[in-house]
Amino acid sequence: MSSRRQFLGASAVALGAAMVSRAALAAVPEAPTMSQSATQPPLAPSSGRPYNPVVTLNGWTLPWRMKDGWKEFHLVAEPVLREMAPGMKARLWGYNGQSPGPTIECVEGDKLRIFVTNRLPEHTTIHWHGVILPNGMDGVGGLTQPQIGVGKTFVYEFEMRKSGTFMYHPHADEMVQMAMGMMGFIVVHPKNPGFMPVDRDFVFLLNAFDIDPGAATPKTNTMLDFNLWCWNSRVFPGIDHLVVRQNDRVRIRIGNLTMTNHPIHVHGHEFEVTCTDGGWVPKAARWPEVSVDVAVGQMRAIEFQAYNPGDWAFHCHKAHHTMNAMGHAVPNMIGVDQKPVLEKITKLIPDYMAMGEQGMAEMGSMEMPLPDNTLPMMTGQGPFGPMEMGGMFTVVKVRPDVKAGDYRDPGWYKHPAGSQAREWTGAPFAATKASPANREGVELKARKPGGGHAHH
Ligand SMILES: [Cu+2]
Repeated sequence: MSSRRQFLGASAVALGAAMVSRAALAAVPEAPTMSQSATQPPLAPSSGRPYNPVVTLNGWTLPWRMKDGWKEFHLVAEPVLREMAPGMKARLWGYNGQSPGPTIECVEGDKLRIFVTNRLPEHTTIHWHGVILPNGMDGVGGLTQPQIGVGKTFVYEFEMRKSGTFMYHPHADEMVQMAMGMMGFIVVHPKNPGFMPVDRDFVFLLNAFDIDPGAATPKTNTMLDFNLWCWNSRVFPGIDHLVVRQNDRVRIRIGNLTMTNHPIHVHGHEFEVTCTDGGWVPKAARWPEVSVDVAVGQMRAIEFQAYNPGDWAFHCHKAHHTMNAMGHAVPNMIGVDQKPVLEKITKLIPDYMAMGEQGMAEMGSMEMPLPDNTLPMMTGQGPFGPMEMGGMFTVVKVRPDVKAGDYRDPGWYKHPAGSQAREWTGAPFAATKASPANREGVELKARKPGGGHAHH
């Protein structure tokens, strides 16, 4: 969750210039690095055409320099240490100090020169997903270029012919390098700032890791059974909130570089998909949605008018993706009376704890000892108690009293009197009105010797 102090940590951008000689500096631009995992303030363009910069959730935008009409960026592929949420750090591979790498922002018509230095223990390349460019700049190792060897720097040069939202990732030993966290966003702003304007423009990537509790390095051979479902290599409650002023037009650009699809769901508002990684969606081809399925290797930009104040859940709709690391081999214990077997087990293991008999919600409020460097499966504290979430979950905070360009956490929403669900305190619900199915359950339980809630 973003605090004021975290968010204002703009000074975290450190320049590696000290390591580069004056002569080298003239040729290769600086490679800024990021040491923080909190959302950094949007980077207003210091040169070139004007635009409204994006906010990278728990990330940052890569600074550039102008040289002879070219925008020059420098990406460094390297091992990084990423805090996924307070209490857990992962040893990933990324760019310029973080996974995902920094967002690259530019303007339609810009000429880009991107230096890529390889500080990984193996070769790499970068593919510019969705960008229309000359074939030799496409970054497919072995097909369009030789691999970038360990310690080498390659240069990519191309013109950004169209605006939109794209991604970058290696096209070399892809299974390993993407499973280790190598990816980033590319946002190309329209040449005309009046085209599709929004007040707030958020970007993040969906990514996933398989890290055993107590370990820090992802298992790169995992095909589908990942245990950390992330937005920008963060999991709930480590994903910052999206702070929005009431009635702002909001765009959220979501790219999927996991190995499965994610139906992303926004509460309290309807939205339209206005852009894919193929380009802008014409008005006549849009329809209202409250969930959008983002398939593997796709980008979907959604837009809505934030007219409804409150704290709105914003999450993947696959329930297993809003949980943190867990043992998937847990048997289904719902409705199982564990009491008889428990008495036998307790004789052997005195502090054995039976779980899951009435669902798993009890885990949300439980303080259980965990191995080092992992996160509770269901966690997070809201203003009314445990939120029982993890993974791909955060909150969109819509408030009337937020200033333009202010992304600081306004705290929890204060519900107007009479506008909140409350406990019924009138006449109690009669048990005899239970449905036939429910009655059967009650009778089954009543027949059990020593069963708790006998129905008389
Ligand atoms: Cu998902």
